Amino acid sequence: SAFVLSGQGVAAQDSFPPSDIPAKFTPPEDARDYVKREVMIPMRDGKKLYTVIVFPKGTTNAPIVLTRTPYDAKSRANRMDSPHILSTLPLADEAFVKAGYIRVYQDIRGKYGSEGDYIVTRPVRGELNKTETDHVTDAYDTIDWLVNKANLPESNGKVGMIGSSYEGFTVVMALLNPHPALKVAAPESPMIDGWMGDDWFHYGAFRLANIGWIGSQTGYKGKGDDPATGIYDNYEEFRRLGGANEWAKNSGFDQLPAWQKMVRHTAYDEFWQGQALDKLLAANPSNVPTIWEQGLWDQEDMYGAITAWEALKAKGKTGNNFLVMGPWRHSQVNREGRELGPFKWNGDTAQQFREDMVLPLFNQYLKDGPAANLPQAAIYNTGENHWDKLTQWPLACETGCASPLKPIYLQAGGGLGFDKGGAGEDSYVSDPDKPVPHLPRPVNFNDGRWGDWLVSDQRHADGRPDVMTYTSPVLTSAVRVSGAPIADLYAKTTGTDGDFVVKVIDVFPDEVAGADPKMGGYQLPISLDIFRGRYRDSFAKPTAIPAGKVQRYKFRLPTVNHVFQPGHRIMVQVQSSLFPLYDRNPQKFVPNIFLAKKADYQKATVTLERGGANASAVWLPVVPEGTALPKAP
Ligand code: PG9
Repeated sequence: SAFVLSGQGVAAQDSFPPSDIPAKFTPPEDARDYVKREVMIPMRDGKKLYTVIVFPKGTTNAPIVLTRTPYDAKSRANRMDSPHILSTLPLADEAFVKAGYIRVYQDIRGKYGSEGDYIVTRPVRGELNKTETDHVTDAYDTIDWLVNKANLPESNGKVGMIGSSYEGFTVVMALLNPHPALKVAAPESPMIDGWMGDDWFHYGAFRLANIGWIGSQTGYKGKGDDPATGIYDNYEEFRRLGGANEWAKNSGFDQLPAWQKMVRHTAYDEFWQGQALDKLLAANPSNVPTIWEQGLWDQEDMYGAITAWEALKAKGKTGNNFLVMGPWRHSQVNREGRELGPFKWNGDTAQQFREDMVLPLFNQYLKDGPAANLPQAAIYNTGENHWDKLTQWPLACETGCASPLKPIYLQAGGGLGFDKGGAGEDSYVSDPDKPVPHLPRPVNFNDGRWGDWLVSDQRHADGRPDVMTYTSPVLTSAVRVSGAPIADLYAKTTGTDGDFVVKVIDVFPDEVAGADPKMGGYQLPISLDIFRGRYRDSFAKPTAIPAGKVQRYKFRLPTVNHVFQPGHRIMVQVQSSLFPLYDRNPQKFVPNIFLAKKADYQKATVTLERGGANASAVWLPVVPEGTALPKAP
């Protein structure tokens, strides 16, 4: 038998151990190549913020890189359990780690390990925040503590801040009254204006895709999940109901103050205007050298970095404010940047940003390194597949640029061209029971398509009776667009409210040789946005649309740096819904769309005007052929 006993008996500690779980178990730390300290940093009001400090063993006289996060500092500083600092810290920190920086992550007030109350993107002290603290003071107090040698003797007393999205918002907040030790900053797709074009609304249309975030982030101090609703297809789920508040009530959101504020502030009122960081920055332009990053296909914060940079430019601050726009989805800059959807870029563009742009700038100001010599703007050229490093940006705009915008007009028979063409109209029925999906159904916000939906093939929408498609002839020479297009529609509707979605699309040649034959005829959106018609005259004070009367809808689209190649065509699509990403417009004017009842939703016939006095167009930032580009040396 296999169970023959040796006859020697069993030692007592093996047959009667007290417990296999000892009172104390501490794996040896000697194997680690780094030090990790967890500290509670006191703020001016006595509340303490949980902070993780990580640096290589033996560090002296090193600069600090700080990120202030609502997303759990402990796990942000722990990519994986490892004795190696490179594996412990996130991929995006590799360049800093190799350069010997001290890396600091901090939980913002009220989240995870930090004390105090949490307010979503807590506004600055004043009308919207009657407490004595905000992210300006919390960043200031944190930096003050970090550069005190008694607290962190390993530092050289210089701090840089970096972070994406919410973490980018906290960087920008610190710039409003920077601590003298804050020497450089990198806000990456920062949340700047939640109503105009970042996370919550785009020109007044509410982003249902973010609704779950409010539950997971404000329902709990620590980690929370989006509420489970039992319906896979979010298109079906939201279509069954009236306004967003019905969904929210079903998920218990009426208990959440952050949701209640959203319902109270649907227009661009003092609540939103008072927190718009581009406006606050313009009033308090900092002298801290700052590199502003924005993805060209950022599906969450598409608006903020570029407008903040523009606000500072208008204040004459281009000397120390640098703009970078890469071919990235939201926060991809902190991951690998080789591709987006079916598009492959020239190497790892995100790593190029981190190593060739951010690190040299940080080294210059935090380590007395050589001048980084960054161009004013580094914008990826998504048509020619390389970086454009420019001494000026944008290259075309409404006024004050080297070139003016050039209108491309909607024409008869689905045409699109630089001639106005004769007057005419095109009508379609927009039915809230059959809204145009932003992706082919079923649409689940967590089905893996959210990150690159902005580059998704628009053929799924082209041809629907409620999507108007206008296409140019095949281009015989390249058309370069570098700046922000402006949608300029003249339209009437049988309803008293309505949304307008405008997409600028690069149509690939009918046949594309290569690994994926489906690229033949691909309709790549290079810029798209939505506009809620009730705000056509005032963002702060919505008004009903007079039924049957032509109105003008003029709104800026996201920035592009693209070349439509010969053999391609330019396309514009216009539609009245983009669902379930954005909530539906009832198409009947109601005081608050969040509170709309199912019965309020009605079909409307929308008519786009063409040619003549009401020539609908998209004003493209065309760089005329032969223009010398302002290339940085
Ligand atoms: N886009 C996310 C967010 C920022 C600010 C407020 C709410 C959401 C983020 O990625 O952090």
